Amino acid sequence: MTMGDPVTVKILDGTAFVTIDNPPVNALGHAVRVGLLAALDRLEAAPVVQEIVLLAEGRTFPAGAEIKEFGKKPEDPWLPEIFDWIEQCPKPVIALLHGTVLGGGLELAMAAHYRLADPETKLGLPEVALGILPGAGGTQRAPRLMGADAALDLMLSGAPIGVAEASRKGIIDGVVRGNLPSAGAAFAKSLRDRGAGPRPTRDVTQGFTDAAAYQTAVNARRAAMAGAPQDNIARIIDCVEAAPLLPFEAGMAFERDAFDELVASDQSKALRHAFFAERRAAKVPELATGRARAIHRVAVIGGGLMGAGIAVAHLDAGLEVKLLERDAASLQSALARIAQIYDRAAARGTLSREDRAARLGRVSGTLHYTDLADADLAIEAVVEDLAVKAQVFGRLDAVLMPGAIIASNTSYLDLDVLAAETQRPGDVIGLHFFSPAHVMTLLEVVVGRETGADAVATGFALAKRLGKTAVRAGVTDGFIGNRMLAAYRLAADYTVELGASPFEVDAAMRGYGFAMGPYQVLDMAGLDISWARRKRLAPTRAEGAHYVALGDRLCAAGRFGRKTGRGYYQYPEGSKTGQPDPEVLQMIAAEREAKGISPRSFAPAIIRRRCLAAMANEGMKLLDEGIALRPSDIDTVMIHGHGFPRHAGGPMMAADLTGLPRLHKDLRDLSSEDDALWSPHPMLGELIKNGWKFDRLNEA
Ligand code: 3H9
Repeated sequence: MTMGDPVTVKILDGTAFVTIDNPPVNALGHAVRVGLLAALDRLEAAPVVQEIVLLAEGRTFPAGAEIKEFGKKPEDPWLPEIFDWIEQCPKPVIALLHGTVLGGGLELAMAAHYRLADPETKLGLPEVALGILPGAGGTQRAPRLMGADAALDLMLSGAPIGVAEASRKGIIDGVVRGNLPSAGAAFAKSLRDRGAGPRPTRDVTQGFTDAAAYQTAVNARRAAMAGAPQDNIARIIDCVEAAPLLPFEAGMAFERDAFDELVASDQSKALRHAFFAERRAAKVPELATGRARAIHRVAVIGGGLMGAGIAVAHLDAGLEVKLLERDAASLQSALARIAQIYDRAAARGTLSREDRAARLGRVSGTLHYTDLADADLAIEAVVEDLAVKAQVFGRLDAVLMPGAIIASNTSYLDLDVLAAETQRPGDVIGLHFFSPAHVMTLLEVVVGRETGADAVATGFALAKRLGKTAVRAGVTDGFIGNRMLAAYRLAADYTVELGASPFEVDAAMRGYGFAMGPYQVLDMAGLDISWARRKRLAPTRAEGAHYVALGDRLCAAGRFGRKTGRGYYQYPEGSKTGQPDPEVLQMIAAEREAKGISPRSFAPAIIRRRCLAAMANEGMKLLDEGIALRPSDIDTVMIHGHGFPRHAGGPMMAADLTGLPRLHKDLRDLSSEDDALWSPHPMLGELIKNGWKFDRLNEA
């Protein structure tokens, strides 16, 4: 075989080594499948070969099927067929595992007769996150090896496990240190010496020994997952339930039908889109020339809720943090806030005492800018006030070394104005964390007019280190996430003004898959925050523009949300779940009366269409203005920053799935209510004319 073949074979002392080489993650794409089948065919017939060892080149044993092939016409040979062949091979087949053995990769391993793993191997069945199920025998083989409880754990959580747990669960036969192929050769030899033959997993029944316990585990999961928004969850449970009841072949057919149905579903399309969207977001033009600078020491300016969360995010990633506050009392409470976050994690049992101490050991506080001189990166998280931030920028610029990066965590303010306060506008960037910053997975990397490629590259590298998903955004009031949120809230407000209650709007959006509706989120964040923004933007509002004053009325009445016990909802005695408040309904009725609106009712589906149409329209504006590079970046921001249901793919993907002509019609119908929000962006007509979807712009 020539170099570059995705599957190569070497025979040594009667043992054949079949190596998969398909970077980056050895996904089991078509060429690999063809290569595998050809190799197995040949080796099965070759008299010199006594055992077959499967292994992979590079960083991992296959991390799954080739996801890009889903939704396309399936090309033979298909995985279940190959895995059948492996399992029924008359010669022992040994899988040598390393890296991330996921999905189809683990199913391949389970079809082999024996499994050995490197100590660092992670094994998992993450298909649940793609809206599908393990469709190459996983739902039938895993329960045979480990029983229903452990198999369902793997398949429903999607979380990988380490080798210790995998050994306990009976998925692997041994952990091997050192050179993996040598260990494989030695194992093959030991099988030969013992006269041990193939051990087809289909014939294994160790997971089925206690039929009653098996069914109890299935029933318990079914009850626990009832009402789950993803359709594949019930199908996974059904397949596992079927495993001991059906003959293996029939179980495989049952799994196949479920897989085919799920892979064609909108949910799976949306979840696959989300997977690729996250990875595509990291591909930005600046990375072609920019070099990420090394970051060891981080300065955080301002230790409020945001600053403390940002500090924790960096401490968690092993970085050193120096926190600057303006006076001793503020500094003390900032450090206490950080300690409290760790205390809570320790109390929950998610952080060990040693880790807590190590993280707190890396943070120090100061009142003096000169103490920040050795920082590689400074992130300001002071009050959202341009003058205050500008002053901080000037002072940071004066003390930081050349090459150190100055970042703002502003949610709305103009980064270019801040950059102009420094002598290093090329090293100024926006790092917009979402609250709570140590929990939320999104980081908007805001690129100003003069931001240099190195600074952008550093922002993306930092995000990776912090375990966050980074999305590039241009400078505008609210960047991507908060501009989208503003459109969403406006659509919600208009709907309330016309007759829906905030509680109905929230319920409709929860029904779509959001964990909280827009008014619950407002109550949680504090209504005063958006009130301040509206006041700031008031001078720029066009005269006669449609304006819903309800939020202002609530604030004027001292209803700032959860923290004041009253907002859109009431929160009796500090309760976290609000109850609808009749007083709010009265205020809304008064607003409607003042505007001469007679209320009408809105079905949940109509509420959702209004909100989704507004978001997609705003998304097009962001694309047109060059604030977002591509539709999928907007989806990623909404999923990671604002709780948009992942299984709906984000607002742009959701529009693709319902169809752009339908979006166009919705917008046209709504535009009479408020042109600025709803009038269809011209881009939409262009896309429709060409028969394209937003996804077309993702490829560009
Ligand atoms: C399955 O197996 C179905 C079967 O049950 C049934 C079949 C019948 N396919 O994440 P990274 C790409 S479903 C295609 O940045 P990391 C990824 O897009 C599958 N491409 O690296 C990226 O490309 P690019 C079940 C894949 O080190 C590059 O590899 N398996 C696949 O942070 C590097 O990825 C999964 O769901 C794939 N399967 O993380 C596992 N996997 O460079 C999904 C990766 O062009 N993958 N790529 O942007 C992962 O969780 C992570 O990629 C992994 C590495 C942990 C492996």
